Amino acid sequence: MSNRTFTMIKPDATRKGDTGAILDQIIKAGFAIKAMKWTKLTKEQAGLFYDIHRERPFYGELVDFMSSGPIVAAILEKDNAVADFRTLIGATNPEQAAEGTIRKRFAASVGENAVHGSDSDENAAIEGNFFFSSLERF
Ligand code: 3AN
Repeated sequence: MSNRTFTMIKPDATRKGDTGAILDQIIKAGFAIKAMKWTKLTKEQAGLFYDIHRERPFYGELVDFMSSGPIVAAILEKDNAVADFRTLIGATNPEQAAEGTIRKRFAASVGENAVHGSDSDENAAIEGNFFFSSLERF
């Protein structure tokens, strides 16, 4: 089991000014930040990041949204990081997310759902490598 996961704070949350509150909740839940950057994806970069969803009906909408404003990308460390972070953020659809989860607190809809969390150790490594070089992680 890996002890790292990857997250993005999405454009809806950075736009609303929720970045600090979300990072606070992540850190207080016991995740250590191993790499972090504030950046903005081009459509091409967002399309590549979400390539796995290329055939899904919401792919175009997802790429437009994820390139619509700044994001925060980060690699996080904790025992059981992937599963524990998915629990912390809650269900993809905020209406179904548990009380107190990040998506319940900060997300408006299934499309604009405030945060991304890797769904497996393998994808956590791929997604972390997408954003960070070996010189940028500690
Ligand atoms: P999660 O982010 O919880 O792993 P996925 O992998 O099913 O969820 O979906 C990836 C991203 O695609 C979601 N974070 C969300 O932004 C977007 N998405 C998922 N389902 C929909 C949908 N029905 N309509 C619009 N966007 C969606």
